[in-house]
Amino acid sequence: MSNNTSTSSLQQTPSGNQSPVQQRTPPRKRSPKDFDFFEIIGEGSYSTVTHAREKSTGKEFAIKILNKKHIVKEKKIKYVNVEKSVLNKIHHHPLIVRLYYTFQDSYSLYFVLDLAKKGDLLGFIHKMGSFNLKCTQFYVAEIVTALEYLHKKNIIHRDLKPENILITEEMHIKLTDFGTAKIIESESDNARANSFVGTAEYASPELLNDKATCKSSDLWALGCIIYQLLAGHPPFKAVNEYQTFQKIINLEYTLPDEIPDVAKDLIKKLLVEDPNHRIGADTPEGGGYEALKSHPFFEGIVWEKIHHQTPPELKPNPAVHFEKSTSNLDDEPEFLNENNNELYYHQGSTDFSKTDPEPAQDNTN
Ligand code: MP6
Repeated sequence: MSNNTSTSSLQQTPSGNQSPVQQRTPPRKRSPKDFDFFEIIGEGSYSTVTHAREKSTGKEFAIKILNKKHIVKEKKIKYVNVEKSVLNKIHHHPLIVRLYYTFQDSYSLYFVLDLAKKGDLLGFIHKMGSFNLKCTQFYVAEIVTALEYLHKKNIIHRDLKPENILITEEMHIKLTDFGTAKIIESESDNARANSFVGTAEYASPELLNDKATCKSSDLWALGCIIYQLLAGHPPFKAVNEYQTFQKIINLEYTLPDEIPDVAKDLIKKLLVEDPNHRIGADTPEGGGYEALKSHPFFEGIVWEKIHHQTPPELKPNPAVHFEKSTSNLDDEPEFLNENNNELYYHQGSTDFSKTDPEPAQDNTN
């Protein structure tokens, strides 16, 4: 891990590319001219992520491009600043997307980030249908490692979902999308008052009931992800968002037989209404990350340097019917299963209501 404690991590040279001279002189500000831009690899509500290569080094990156006019018009300046400060608060964690440089021209803001060549975890869920216990264990352990780090730094992600968990060439995770994250400034700040709602399927009861989020809301989403990896679909899923919310606040979910008992036990301890009682919560009842990491679900996991370990080969849960979708063009609500003609209900997640109630106040520099 780097011990560079410079306040402007934005201007650091990517590691592996530092001569002693470069370490002393601050690297010059980059500009779009320093990069070759290739295809679009992801699109968010207010940004486009493109594959790019730095001309001088040949190093590949993902560059997030935000249209300034659009951000100002939609009053999203606050979110852009939050994302930048969160990314700057994270000093090179191997399981979290790193921000290398930011710069701008008259039209756009540019964030130069780690490239995750294999796309996102949702893509793998769609491709595989589900994950077996061993794979689920490994990837959940990496997610927990990243979350523990974030929470230690008083950052709540607030939109944890498979789309925001990227996969590198080496098949490790890189957590991303901090545009809706929150930095807890004080204890009282940890409590209430928030209008943001992430993605319907992963929203926690406290968010829906009290419009409140806490670190433990990320643990609720974690429970939903464990369930989804093993079952192939999230626990709270309905025909529309309203009904999804109803299910969440009524804690209306079933644990299918396809989910192994040890995972069922962990899911039950995460999908608990009271955030203080979720396993892993920073309370006497939650037991902190120690309690979460020592749950039998993680038996066999070596937590130290998990990012240096060889990930298990991806295999689907053998108990789940193989329901492979032939298309990602999901304007069709359902697909016929190739093997036994069972129906596969496509699970697209829908973002909603990222409305900012506060007026935009400052610019992004
Ligand atoms: C993505 N964000 O490589 C990506 C990324 C890569 C692929 C697909 C989606 C990617 C990032 C990213 C940094 N590096 C990446 N999607 C995000 C979650 C949304 C949907 C918001 C655009 C960070 C994005 C930034 C929000 C902070 C990919 C690579 N190969 N094939 C697909």
